[in-house]
Amino acid sequence: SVASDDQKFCLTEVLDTFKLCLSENKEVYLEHYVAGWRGLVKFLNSLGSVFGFISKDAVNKIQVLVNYLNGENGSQYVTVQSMVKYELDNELVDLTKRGSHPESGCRTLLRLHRALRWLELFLERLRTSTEDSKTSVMCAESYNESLALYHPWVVRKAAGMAFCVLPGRPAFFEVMNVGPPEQVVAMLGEALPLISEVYQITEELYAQHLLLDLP
Ligand code: 1Q0
Repeated sequence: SVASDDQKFCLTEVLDTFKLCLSENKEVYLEHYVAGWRGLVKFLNSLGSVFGFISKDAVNKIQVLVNYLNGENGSQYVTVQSMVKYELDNELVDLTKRGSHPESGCRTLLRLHRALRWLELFLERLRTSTEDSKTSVMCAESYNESLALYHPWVVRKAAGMAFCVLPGRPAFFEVMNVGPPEQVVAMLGEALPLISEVYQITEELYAQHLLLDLP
C-alpha cells in the first residue's frame, strides 16, 4: 500500500545523503549533513521507543542547525567551513566555558560529529560481522571507542541499557531494507569511505581551529 511504502525506509538513501555532503573543493554542506542525520534518526525511531532519549537529543541538535540555516545569516551556514569562520570571526562561540552562546553552530555540530565517528565504527563492524555477531556488542564497542569518551556516567549507563535491546543482526538488516546480507555488506563498503571522509575533513577543520573541546 501507499502508506507502508511511505514508511518504508531504505538505509542506502540515508547514507547517500552523506555523499552529497562534499563539495568539489571538499567543503561539507550543512544542509546535506543535517539531512543525513534526519534519516538516521528516522531509522533509530523505527527501532523502538527505548531510543527516544537519544533521538530526542539528536533532533534538538539538528533543529538548532536548521534554524541557523534558515535564519537571517543562513548564507554563512552553507558549509561547515563557512559556519566555523563566521561564528569565530563574530565571536559567536563559547570557547572555554558555557556563556552567552551555549548553542553555537560549532558546538552543536561537534556533538553530531562525534556521533558520526560512532556511526563509522558501528557500520564498519556491521560490514565485517558474521551471522552470529551481536549488534548490541558491536554497538557498545563502537560507542565505548567514541561518544562514551565525552559522556558522563549516567548517560553511558542509559546508552548501555538501550543497546541491550537492539534487535539481532538479521532483524537489523531487515529494517535497513537494503536487500540480502551480501547487498548490505556491499552498500556499507561503498558508503563508509564517504562517511569517513566527511568525518576526517570536519575533524581536521575543528583541530585546526582548536574547536575539538567546545563546551
Ligand atoms: C542503533 C543504536 C543507536 C545508538 C546510538 C548511539 C549513540 C548513543 C548516544 C546516547 C546519548 C544521547 C543522550 C544525550 C546526550 C547529550 O548529552 C550529548 C551531548 O550533548 P550536550 O548538548 O549535552 O553537550 N549528545 C550527544 O552526544 C549527541 C548524540 C547524538 C546521537 C545521535 C544518534 C543518532 C542515531 C542514529 C542511529 C543510526 C543507526 C544507524 C544504523 C545504521 C545501520 C543499520
